[in-house]
Amino acid sequence: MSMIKPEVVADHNQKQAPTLEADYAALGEKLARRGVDIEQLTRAADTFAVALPSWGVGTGGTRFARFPGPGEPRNIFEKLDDCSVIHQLSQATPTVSLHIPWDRPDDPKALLEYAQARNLAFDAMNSNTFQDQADQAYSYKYGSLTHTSEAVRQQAIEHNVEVVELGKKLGSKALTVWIGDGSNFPGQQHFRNSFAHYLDSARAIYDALPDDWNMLLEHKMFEPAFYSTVIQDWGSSYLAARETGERCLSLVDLGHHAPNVNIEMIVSRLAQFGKLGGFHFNDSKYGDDDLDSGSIDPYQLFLVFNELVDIQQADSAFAPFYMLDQSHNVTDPIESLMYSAAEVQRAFVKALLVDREALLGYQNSSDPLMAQATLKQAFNLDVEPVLQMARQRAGGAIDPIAAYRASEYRQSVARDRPQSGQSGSGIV
Ligand code: LRH
Ligand code: MN
Repeated sequence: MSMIKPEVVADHNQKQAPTLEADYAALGEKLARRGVDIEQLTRAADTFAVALPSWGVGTGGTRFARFPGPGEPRNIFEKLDDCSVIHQLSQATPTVSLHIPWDRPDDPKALLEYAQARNLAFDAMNSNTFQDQADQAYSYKYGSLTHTSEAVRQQAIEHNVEVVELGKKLGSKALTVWIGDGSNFPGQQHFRNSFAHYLDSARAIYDALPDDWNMLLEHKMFEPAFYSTVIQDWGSSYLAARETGERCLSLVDLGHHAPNVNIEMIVSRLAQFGKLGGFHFNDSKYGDDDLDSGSIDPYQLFLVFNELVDIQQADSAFAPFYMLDQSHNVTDPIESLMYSAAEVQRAFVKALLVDREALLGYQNSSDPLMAQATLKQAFNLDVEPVLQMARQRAGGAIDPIAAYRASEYRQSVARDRPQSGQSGSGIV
């Protein structure tokens, strides 16, 4: 099932095709002079996939306010409709990552069938012990998996196990655990005791994991805690993953680091010790801004993929979970997610163009200028024709934003989905 009429996409592509053909041929010649086969590059581009955050198709907000847009999805089914539009046009987002309880279905089987009918599958599941639910016995105000009370920790462990059980019914293969546990004041939390509680809780969850699943630990420097966070950095995440189990790995959310931290080196370190399990792609200038991937620092995104491609060429089994994790406060979430998926795919394709043999030569001969220039030679190349051709050949849109706007999908869902009206605040 296609949410946008195939003829709308075909009509759009037909208009764009002559320009694409010309640009593709020109780029093909340029790449051939570098000994690169553009057809091989386009096939590689087509293999790239990044998961969509179910919570990303609704308008996001901040603690100050949220300004819902027209046609907000009101339930998981409408979220999947919007996700299927993104995949139909971008052909790069075949999976959706759910957040529980925000997306808890009454009938998991019906939800799975609904997704499959829209060419979607389910990616890593996200648990949530950073908010209190109405029917909850104990509050997570002072923590969840690391709370000083065993009863609270047990409640949080059981929630994660419930999320795994649901994920099994939906065909997911991973659980992402991000907790906001931490402190706002020096002295409020015992660092070693809270980390020990985390390790015990993580092991209890890990023991409930199917043998073919991964558990992904997501670190974050601050927020909602503003003095210390139990899993604050990659070091804490690595130690916890190592102590928890072989299939327990670290997940890197790009926005969860202090400004100017060298994230690509963290990626390299975690991979070198077999503990790099996944990514939440977004961009930021200050804090965990959750802005569109590549919108602030596309070179950093490229440098991250430069490390990932280098690792993949050394270990073909290396296959981390890729997901977008963004908050769309002022744009149409569908447009931002399509554009961001293309930006992440672009960084991957450019990283494939790095002449790694030459780079190693310049590194080994201590020639920093030519080493940097070798990276820039790949980054500075406009690979848009490759991304467009990969989309067109896969049945997507040459220009997803233009095709989406031509489809008037947003206007049609705005008619079908009467607004709840209240704006409120908060990320979702
Ligand atoms: C925490 C986070 C986490 C999600 C949440 C929506 O900041 O990145 O990955 O659970 O955003
Ligand atoms: Mn995240």
